[in-house]
Amino acid sequence: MRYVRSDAHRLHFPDGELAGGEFVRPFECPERWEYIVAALDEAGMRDAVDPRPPDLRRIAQVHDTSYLEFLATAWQQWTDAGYVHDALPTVFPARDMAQIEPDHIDGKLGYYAFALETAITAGTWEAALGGAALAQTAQKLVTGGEPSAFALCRPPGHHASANLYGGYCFLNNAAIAANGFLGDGAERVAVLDVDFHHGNGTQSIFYDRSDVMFLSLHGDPRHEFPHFLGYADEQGVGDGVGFNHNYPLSPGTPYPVWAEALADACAKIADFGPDALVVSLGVDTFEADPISSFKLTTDDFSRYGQTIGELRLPTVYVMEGGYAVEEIGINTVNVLQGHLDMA
Ligand code: OKP
Ligand code: ZN
Repeated sequence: MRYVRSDAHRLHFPDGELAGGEFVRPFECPERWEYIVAALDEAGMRDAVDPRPPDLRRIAQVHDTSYLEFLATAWQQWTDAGYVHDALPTVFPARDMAQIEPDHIDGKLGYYAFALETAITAGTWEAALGGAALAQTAQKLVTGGEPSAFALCRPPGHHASANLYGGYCFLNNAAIAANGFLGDGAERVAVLDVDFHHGNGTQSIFYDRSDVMFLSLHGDPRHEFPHFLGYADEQGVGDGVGFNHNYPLSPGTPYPVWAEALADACAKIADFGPDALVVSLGVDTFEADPISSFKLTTDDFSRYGQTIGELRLPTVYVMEGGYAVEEIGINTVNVLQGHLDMA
């Protein structure tokens, strides 16, 4: 399987992440990328591809132009306001308040953020755009006939909606890949999100559509981030009714229970009969993940890679979460190799 990667990810590494009321070293750190590249190399998966330049016209089919404009200029506006540390919002347009984009950067940050663990830095936009370019390049490889490809995105993307950032995500790389398939002639695309956290951004982007089926296995939002989306009764709206499937699972879920949900999701994908599959691949379902609570072992990642491979669909894997950095590489590689065993 070819994989697409670039060094641009290094440009995004905030000084801290707000967690448990204090600033800690960000869990979403550049070493994650290094460990994955090392494990790919070790496994003999050395077919690395450089990204094509980002296609902003297509990114703007997924994200609002006002949001893209905000991301592209936020750091400049923040420093113009006299601030020197990483940019974080302090105020949000909560219930009953005006949903109007303010002029001041303090207001804009709250208008476009849904969570505040995620800081914006000098290099955030360039890194996020670089990640989106990886997803676009992987999609082009698969549309061009490769059976599968892996986009080594960092920062991740599945929490970003058309006009909201948060949960470490700015541009929705998986949604951008899915939209790319449609733009290049696919009639139906499935997005399967196996990250520990619900892919609220991806769900939101495709919620009213029947050409993209979204399926997510994740920690129950009653207990887990992002807390405000990901319930089982969210089945789509309008044309999209029946094309959104959530599998909220209890904290501590072991592999057999998780795998049962995956089998159900894969059956739904097979019935849907998509032209392509995008997998939001987070390996934070691992038993030793520091911020998650599922109990998957390193071998389980091979098993479920095989289950996904058995679908025998043109597939783009897009990297999402996974914070047990020492094991992130092997767990990721196991999914990809499991897939290749079957596909
Ligand atoms: C991003 B991705 C848990 C706090 C959660 C944010 C998690 C973002 C996850 N106590 N903080 O889906 O891996
Ligand atoms: Zn996650």
